[in-house]
Amino acid sequence: MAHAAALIVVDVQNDFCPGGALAVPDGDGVVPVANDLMARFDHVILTQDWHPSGHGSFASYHEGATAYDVIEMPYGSQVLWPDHCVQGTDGAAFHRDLDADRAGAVIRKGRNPAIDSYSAFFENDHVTHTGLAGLLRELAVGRLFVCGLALDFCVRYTAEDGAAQGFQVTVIEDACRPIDLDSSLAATYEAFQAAGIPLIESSEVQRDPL
Ligand code: VGL
Ligand code: ZN
Repeated sequence: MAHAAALIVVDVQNDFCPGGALAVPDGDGVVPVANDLMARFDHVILTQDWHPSGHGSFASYHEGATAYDVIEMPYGSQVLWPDHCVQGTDGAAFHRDLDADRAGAVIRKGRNPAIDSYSAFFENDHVTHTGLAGLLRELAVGRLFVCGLALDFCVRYTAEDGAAQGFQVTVIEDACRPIDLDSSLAATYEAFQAAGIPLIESSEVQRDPL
């Protein structure tokens, strides 16, 4: 049986859009592109960064720290972010123009106060599953198309973990925007190349690609 394809739209939330707490430059520019793409897939999954207040990835939680400092956590190094995507706030809501009703599932991540979660598959400890891989396998999905915010954080780690989980992963670059912090964008391109993850344009995505 041919493996189905799924589109994963990562973190298109108000806080990652202009005016938001952790605004990605031109973040809302992905909305029309993502909407067009969603109409081309039977399986659409959205992710939503969904932190409790006082989350361990927030600089405000660490005395003396400022946003964008990097600290060592038990699971590795962690960028400290401005408070963002706090559960139930307007900042955590999807961008109002995102066609979120198209999605069959929403994966909420970053809920554990002690561990950040960039990837839609695992928390940053690379141990704790979100359940996404199981969901995709149940749906007989073998190919993933990933887009959203931010290219060099949550899109990157979702794509890499998806590939490591055995899915065939493609990133749709014009439906992503980067933060580009300390050459994180260059590191992302290198990681994609190393993992065999191609970048394509949304115009190259056919309906129900197989
Ligand atoms: C993200 C930083 C912190 C993202 C989430 O969605 O890329 N980045 N939390
Ligand atoms: Zn976050």
